[in-house]
Amino acid sequence: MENKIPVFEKSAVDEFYPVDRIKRLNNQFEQSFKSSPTHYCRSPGRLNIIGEHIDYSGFSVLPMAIDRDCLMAFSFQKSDKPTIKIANTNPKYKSSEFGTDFTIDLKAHDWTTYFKCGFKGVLETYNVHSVSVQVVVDGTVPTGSGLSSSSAFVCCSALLTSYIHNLSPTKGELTQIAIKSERYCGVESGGMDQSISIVANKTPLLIDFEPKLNATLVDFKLNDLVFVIANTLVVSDKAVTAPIHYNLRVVECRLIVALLGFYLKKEYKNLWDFVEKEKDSSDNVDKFEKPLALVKQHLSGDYTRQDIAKILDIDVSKVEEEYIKPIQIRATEFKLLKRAVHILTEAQRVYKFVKACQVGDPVVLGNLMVNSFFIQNESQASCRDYFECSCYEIDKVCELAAKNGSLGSRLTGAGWGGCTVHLIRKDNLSSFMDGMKEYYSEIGYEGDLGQVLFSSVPSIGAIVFQ
Ligand code: NG1
Ligand code: MG
Repeated sequence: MENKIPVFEKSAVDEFYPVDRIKRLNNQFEQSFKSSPTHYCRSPGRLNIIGEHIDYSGFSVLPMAIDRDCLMAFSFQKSDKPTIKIANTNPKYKSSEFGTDFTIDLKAHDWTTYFKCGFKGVLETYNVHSVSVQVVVDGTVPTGSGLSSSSAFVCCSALLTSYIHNLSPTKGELTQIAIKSERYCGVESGGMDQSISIVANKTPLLIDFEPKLNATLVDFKLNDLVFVIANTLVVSDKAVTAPIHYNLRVVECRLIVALLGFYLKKEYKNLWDFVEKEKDSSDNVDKFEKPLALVKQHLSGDYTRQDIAKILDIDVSKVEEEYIKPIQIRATEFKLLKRAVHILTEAQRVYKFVKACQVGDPVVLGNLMVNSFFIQNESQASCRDYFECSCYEIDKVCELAAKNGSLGSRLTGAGWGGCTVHLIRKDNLSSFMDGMKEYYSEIGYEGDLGQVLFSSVPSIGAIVFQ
């Protein structure tokens, strides 16, 4: 992750940018600012192949970038009183203008918040305040769908901000900034989405967060296989549901670490650290077995704040203070055993999946298909039953997919709605797509099917072009 974000001449990236999209941006730019943009930058959404809700516990994940992205056209100039003028090609999102000394008010959350988060992250890291920018945004990642439209936006904004201030962070540095930036949006997210959006290069990547951020190419034999994304069209807006879904899970993870530390009389930084300290094997798959047994031995079902206070022998207010605040959550019970079992088995499944991809013999494809079937479906079952981040529609789509020949189906991203991912044999693709129409006709969807059911190949990551 040491290298820099590539800056291209536009002609070199034409293959990624249908002329009509550039035209749309230029027209909007002309209309909003009575001039033409000088630069463009983009950062993609992502599909998480496997490894759900484990990035914020420090475990490695296996995502790939998709070709849907956040694309920005911009121009900039030095200024004593710098301002941001921002517009969107989608008329739903109103134009706005503000100084670069803005504050982020989450109670007044609107689409520009994501831009502000990326901007603020760079400004704070480098302490620069000297450039005005005019920008038009065009996003093609469906929002609230688990394909990380928010990270594509925040990463793109952080990239733009570092570019206009003539900073050139490495990909690793920009990723760290984007991870921090996205938390200004009020979600205690992990780092998967920003990492893949910035560093992707046409392959799935195994992303490690511990002991440091790292990306490894996974030699995925995709030749005869393709990933299909099916959007359930159940919108899961984290900005609204974080206190009962995403952020609650982050708090549950902290409580698991605290209780395990208490029972085993050790300090653990996170669950990754717990596994590293308690494992009795160096094999990436086997090393989870002993920690998993410890979890089952020490944790039980549901805990209230009072239960936790009693175990740790501290006041309830201290539990609140130490492990919950400043994250906003709404919950009376914490299902720590189930959550911990999901996280450790899911982290283990990532390595099982990588191994299945890498079996170096002539039956590699056969192995991958057979193994991925179990691994991906196990992942879905664990998300549904242990992490409780699936929903009725996701389960339904995955069942329908299995009937239509999917080799493995699961939710992708945070869940509670949004998209599902299916591994499909290319020679079965068209009949699979046909079979999946049943879901969309059942829910009465009359829009363009290509927007909700589509195959995707791994895309490139963030770039600037001019
Ligand atoms: P989505 O589905 O894009 O909201 C979220 C987190 C990830 C990861 C996944 C679950 C953000 C920006 N991203 O993704 O870090 O935890 O859920 O695996 O919140
Ligand atoms: Mg998101």
